[in-house]
Parts: sequence; structure tokens; C-alpha cells
Amino acid sequence: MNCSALLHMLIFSSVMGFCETNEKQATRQSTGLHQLNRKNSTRHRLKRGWIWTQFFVQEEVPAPQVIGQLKSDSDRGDNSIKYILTGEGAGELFHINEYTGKIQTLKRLDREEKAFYLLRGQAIDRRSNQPIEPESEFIIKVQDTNDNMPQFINEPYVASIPEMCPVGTTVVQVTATDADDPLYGNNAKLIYSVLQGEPYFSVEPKTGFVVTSWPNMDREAQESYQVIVQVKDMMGLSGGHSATTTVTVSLSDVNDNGPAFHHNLFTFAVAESAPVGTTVGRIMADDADVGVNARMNYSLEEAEGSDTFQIHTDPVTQEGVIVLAKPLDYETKRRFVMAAEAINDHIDTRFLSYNEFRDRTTLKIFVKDVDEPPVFLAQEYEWKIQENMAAGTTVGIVSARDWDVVNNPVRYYIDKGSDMKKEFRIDPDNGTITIVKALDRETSAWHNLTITAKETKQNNLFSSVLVFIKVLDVNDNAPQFLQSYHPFICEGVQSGELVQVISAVDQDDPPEGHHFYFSMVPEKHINPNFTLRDNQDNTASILTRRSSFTRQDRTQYLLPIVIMDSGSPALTSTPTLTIGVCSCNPNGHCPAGGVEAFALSMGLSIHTLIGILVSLLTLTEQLH
Ligand SMILES: *[C@@H]1O[C@H](CO)[C@@H](O)[C@H](O)[C@H]1NC(C)=O
Ligand SMILES: *[C@@H]1O[C@H](CO)[C@@H](O)[C@H](O)[C@H]1NC(C)=O
Ligand SMILES: *[C@@H]1O[C@H](CO)[C@@H](O)[C@H](O)[C@H]1NC(C)=O
Ligand SMILES: *[C@@H]1O[C@H](CO)[C@@H](O)[C@H](O)[C@H]1NC(C)=O
Ligand SMILES: CC(=O)N[C@H]1CO[C@H](CO)[C@@H](O)[C@@H]1O
Repeated sequence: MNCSALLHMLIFSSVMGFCETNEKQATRQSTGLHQLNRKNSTRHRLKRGWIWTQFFVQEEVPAPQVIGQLKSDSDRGDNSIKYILTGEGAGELFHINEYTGKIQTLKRLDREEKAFYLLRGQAIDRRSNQPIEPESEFIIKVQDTNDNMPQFINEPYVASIPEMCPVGTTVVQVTATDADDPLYGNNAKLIYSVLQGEPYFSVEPKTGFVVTSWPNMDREAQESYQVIVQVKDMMGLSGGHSATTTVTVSLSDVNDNGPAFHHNLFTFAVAESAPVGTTVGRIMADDADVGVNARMNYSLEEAEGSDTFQIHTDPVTQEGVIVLAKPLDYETKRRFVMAAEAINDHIDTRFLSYNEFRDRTTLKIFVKDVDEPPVFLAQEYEWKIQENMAAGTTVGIVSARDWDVVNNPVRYYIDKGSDMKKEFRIDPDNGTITIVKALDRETSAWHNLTITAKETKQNNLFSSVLVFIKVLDVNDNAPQFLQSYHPFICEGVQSGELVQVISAVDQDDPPEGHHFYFSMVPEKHINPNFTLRDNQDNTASILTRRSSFTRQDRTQYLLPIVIMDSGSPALTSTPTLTIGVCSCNPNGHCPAGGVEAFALSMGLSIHTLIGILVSLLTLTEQLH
């Protein structure tokens, strides 16, 4: 009760309605201010006459607005008391009627600008000019009205979450602020709600956390969402202010799709002539995922001939590139059928089973025929033919074929350069090679022909083959002296002395090598002048059989010698050795050469002389 005595003022709130509702809050507010001792007594007092040290004024209400009244207990209503107002805003914002003590606003107030004003009131006796009451301090609180809209901060909101994430996954927190009094009423009590984006997203009303509310959100179905979140003050009750913001949510990919071939059969064709490494074709398994989750490994199933092809992944397109790994031959295999498989490179069994990350398709690869040149049955031919065979004898037969399905007939030719002497002929139709004339091994032991086979239709494709013809030896050559010998004997030579060692040659080429046999021409009488000794090594030695050869007696002797080869049948020749007689130097050297000297002295040519001598000899033999 003493508190009211101290104050001596009656304060009438001009706005009773709202004071009632804000009473409690006002009580709390005032405790820290310059205050009188009141507490529960105040309530009692309030109930009696609204004596209070705190006025309330509604913000944003146009002036003049009656706030309240100061009144002294001793005021009898005779205008003897003068009320004076001082302090913040006195006279500027607040006016007091000096007679009645009524206080009213001069201007519209804004709580968000200044929430309260500290003022002092005085009551003075007009006559004595003395204060009737002690000066009293009080405050005018500006009462909040909901004159501010909530506002989102930190915009724009962009978030990414993995698809298929569980319900309740946090997307982002949206935040709004409100300039109104957070402690007074609900003017700044904000509530969030989703205007657009349900049922996939929800927002926690008080915190603004946007979370997922839909299981199995599929990026492949929808990749991004525009969630519109609304914030409302006044606890979301009607009549409040609101604002919206947009949250852009994108779903990031997870591997929740396996590869899928859109065709269960892929058909390709490749030319049989295609080189190894040729790209035969491309297959594609689709995968709704992106990036790493759409990466593909391709493989070919083991099947007959499947190793003729290889498959690898195009790193850019993720296609399976089928490449030729082995040469093809249309005539051998015209069609390949095999299965191909695509499997994701990065498998995530959280979303699909292992087998759902793979798919199969069938490949059919047809080999296209290409017109190819004829092919000889042998890479080369080597034949042998004996020399001296009759013209028309067959040496051998070449054969070439066009393996193409059309199987064009071929014709055969001998390349002219390989048979300059035109010794061979080929039958153009059946490839039979014959000789045009007898061959002589001793002229040419090899005939190496180039034979061309040419298709008679279409592109006249051709190919060639080498034919080696070896001419086999026949013993058709008689042995001869290795060289022309000019032996001589000195007058007075002894019996048994070596006159000449002779040797022989033969153009034939017996496989086992040459073997020559030497002998004297068989006669009734043994030659009294010379002997022959076969040395068994393809040489023979001619020896004197007697002494006392003189030039007076004879200047030369003719000695026919039989040489036989080892052929079958054997061939024999009988060349004649002419042995001169010379009057030698003491050192056994014949200065002039026996035969020459003789021939010149006779005035005859040596050939004539030999001719005469041979006739004489023959005559002599016949006479015997
Ligand atoms: C104020 O009054 C209430 C009931 O009227 C009472 O419960 C409370 O204890 C009182 N407080 C003080 C500080 O006297
Ligand atoms: C795909 O191929 C790559 C490279 O050959 C290999 O490392 C990876 O293990 C393969 N993935 C699967 C699932 O086979
Ligand atoms: C090849 O053809 C010729 C001429 O028509 C014929 O004389 C010869 O007998 C044929 N040879 C073969 C092996 O068919
Ligand atoms: C023919 O071929 C044979 C065997 O290759 C060879 O020895 C010979 O010298 C060749 N002859 C010619 C004239 O090319
Ligand atoms: C066969 C032969 O030539 N005999 C001759 C041997 O020598 C004597 C003497 O010179 C000749 O009279 C032979 O004719």
C-alpha cells in the first residue's frame, strides 16, 4: 500500500483491451527499470485504479493517440495543478495536457526504431509553484504490431542429395528472420511449411530443416525438384505475414540401373578381305544412369570361332566395338553367331543384385565374299626331266583354282621372260607343261618358269607361281683330254721314263662323280715304243718302252689313247697323243720344240703334217 502512497499518481491506460493481454509481459519487462517497490501489490493496485509506472503505446497508430493520464491524488479538478513532462521524446513525440495530465502522441511511433522511452512526470501547484508530488520516472513502451514480414536469408538454396536416399535425409536448412518483437506475442514466431514439393519433401516447422519424405526418389524419373517453402509469422495463424523461398534440389546418380540391350540380335557384315583390326560394328547397351554408373564392360561368349573377334568399350560412347582379330575366309566360314554381354564396370549391390548389372544379346556376323585371285595348289613346283627327251614330253602339271563361289575358270600362261628360248609350252586349260624341243643339261641345267593363272571372267584376277625344272643328266658326252698335250722325248732317253701324265674331262655330270679308264688301242702287237699306266685316279702315265729314239729315225710318234667314262652305257673316245723327238740340251730341255722344228724344216703346216702322219699310221695299221 505504501507504494501507491509514494507514487501519488493514477495512470489510466487509454487502451484497456490490449493492456489486459500484455499484462504479464509488462510486469516482467519493468523489473529492471527504475521502479518502485510493488509486486503483487501492483496487481491489487491495478485492479483498483491502474496506477502504474509504465505506459503502452501501439506502434504505427497515427497521432494523436491517447496514451494515459498522470493524476495526483490531490488534484481536485480545479486546474490548480500543472503537469509537466520531460525526458525522451517529451514535447516532440509525447504531449501532456498540463491541466488534465493526459498524455498523447504527437507522431506515429515505430517499435523497430525505438522500443521504449524514459520520461519524467511532475505535478506543480500553480499558485505556490511548488511540486505537489515528487518527480516520478516512468517509461512508455512501444507496443509491437505485426508490421514486418518474415524474410528468408542465405538465399538461394541449392542442394544435392543422392537418389534413393532414405526418408528423413536432410536436404538443407532454410532460415527466415522477422524484425518484429520476438518476445512479444507471435509477431516474430515463424513457422515453415512446404507449399510445393510434397510429398517428396517436408520441412520441420520450427527449424526450417528440409528433409526427404518419399522413399526411392529416382533420378532417372525426375532429376531435380523446385521445393517452395513458405514461412509465416504469428505461428502460422491466419492474419500473419508470409514469405516464400525456392529450394532447388537435384538428385545425384547412384548405380540403380543395369545395362539393357534394346535389341536381342545385332547383325553385321564384314568382307572376307578385311584386315585384322577392322571394326566390324558397334553394339550399345543402354544404362539409365550417368557417368561412372553407366560405364560398361563388354565381352564375347566363348563359341566356335568367337576368337575371330574381340570387343572393347569405346571410352567416350560406352559402346562395345567389335574388332576383327583373325583373318576371315568366306569359303571356309560364312557366318558367326555368338552371345555378347554387357556388364556395368562399377557394381553397387546395395541397389541391384549382381545379375541385374548385366545383359546379353546375340551377334550375327556375316562374311561377305570378295573376288579373290586364283590360288595355285602348290606354293611352288619343282620337277625333274631327263635331258634329250623327245619334244612334247610332259614335264608336269600346274593347277590353280578360283576359290570364290563363282569359281571362274582360269587359263595358264608361261611368262615370256622366264622362257626366252621358248623351250616349254603350257596347255592354257589344264596347266600341262610340255617341252617343245629336247633339253640339253650341258646347255642349261635349270629352267625356272613363271606361270600365271588368270581368271577368264570378271576382274581377270591372276596370280603367279614359280616352276623349277631341273634337267637330269644323261651320259651323252664322251671323255676328252683335259687339255691339249705336247709331249716330247729327248734323243737318248732311257726306257721306262715318264713322257706325260694325261687326264680327261667329260661334260656330263654323273651323280656319283666322274671315273675315267685309260688304255692303249688294242693291237695284235704290243706297242714296242710306249707303255700306258692307268693311275686309277682319272690320270694315266705314258712311259717310254725302249731307249735310243733318234730324230733321224723318226721326229714324232702318234699314240692313240682310249678313254672310257663310267656312264651307263659308258662312252669312249680315242684321242691321239703326238709325241715329238727332240735333240735336247744337256739339261734335258728341248730348245726348238720337236714337232715345230720338224714341221718348219719340211715346209709344211703342222696340220698337214699330222694329217699325213695319221693316214700313214692308219695305212700301216690296216696293213698289219
Ligand atoms: C503474489 O500473489 C500471488 C497470489 O495472489 C501469490 O501466489 C504470490 O506468492 C505473491 N507473490 C509475492 C512476491 O508476494
Ligand atoms: C571392367 O573392365 C575393367 C578393365 O578391363 C576391369 O578393371 C573391371 O574389373 C571390369 N569390371 C567388371 C565388373 O568386370
Ligand atoms: C590337257 O589338254 C590337252 C589338250 O586338250 C590334252 O591333250 C591333254 O591330254 C590334257 N592333259 C591332261 C592331264 O588332262
Ligand atoms: C633356278 O632355280 C634353281 C633352284 O633354286 C637355282 O639353283 C638356279 O640357279 C636357277 N636358275 C636360274 C637360271 O635362275
Ligand atoms: C707302233 C709303232 O709306232 N711302232 C714304231 C716303233 O718305232 C719304230 C722305229 O722308229 C717304228 O718303225 C715303228 O713303226
